[in-house]
Amino acid sequence: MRKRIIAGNWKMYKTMDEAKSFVTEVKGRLPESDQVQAVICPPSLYLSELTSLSEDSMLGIGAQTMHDTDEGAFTGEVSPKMLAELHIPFVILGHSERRQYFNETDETVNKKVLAAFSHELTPIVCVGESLKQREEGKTVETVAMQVKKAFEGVQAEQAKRAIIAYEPVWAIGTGKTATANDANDVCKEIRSEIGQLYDEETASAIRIQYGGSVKPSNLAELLSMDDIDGALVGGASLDADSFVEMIEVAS
Ligand code: G2H
Repeated sequence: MRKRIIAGNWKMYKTMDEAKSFVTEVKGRLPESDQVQAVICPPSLYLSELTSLSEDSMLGIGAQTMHDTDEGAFTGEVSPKMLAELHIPFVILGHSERRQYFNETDETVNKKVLAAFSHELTPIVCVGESLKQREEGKTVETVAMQVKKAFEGVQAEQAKRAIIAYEPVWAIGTGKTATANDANDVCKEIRSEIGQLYDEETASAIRIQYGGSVKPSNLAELLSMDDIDGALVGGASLDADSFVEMIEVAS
């Protein structure tokens, strides 16, 4: 039985005060549940403070990205070693916005995935097709290739702990959600790709989230699907009521 994971990707939103208020409020409102893991991924500047604030609560904290090396002359970057030092358990890697605006590629995502595992961080590996790729019927091919490349050199025992977020690029922040059936079909293909790269045991252990305009009102249907184990949520994770409601739906 895979534990669900609902992760809020805050992107570049919220002031420090807003972020602290959110955590203070939400940590006291999360339902006691062993069915679901609740995570928020704030801007990196807030990671340290929010990690302390969320201590002894059910709320996990994750980073939105990181570099692939421990240290070096990489102005502005945050390293896996630094995240590990703060005991940050999760890191989102290869989000489509990172691929689109910061030149991340399948190769750089793979380096980061390997670096995350070497520091015992759990990567949330994002994959997803563009509208053009979907219209050309290349969804499965695109996503399978992204998964294959991201997991190159990753051991089965590590892959079992990984999380994959399937986020069709055309559904991100647009209000358009893939239908639950369509999303599940692709998540199933991702699981099957993991099965081919590793084995059945790894395929059934790995958790696959759907992402792209998820909100409290469409989450239950998505989670009712066999191969969807959670959600990576942007806009709807910024509001405390809506975030708590999503954790309740998943519980
Ligand atoms: C996709 C998602 C979070 P939103 O980027 O990763 O954002 O829920 O706003 O579409």
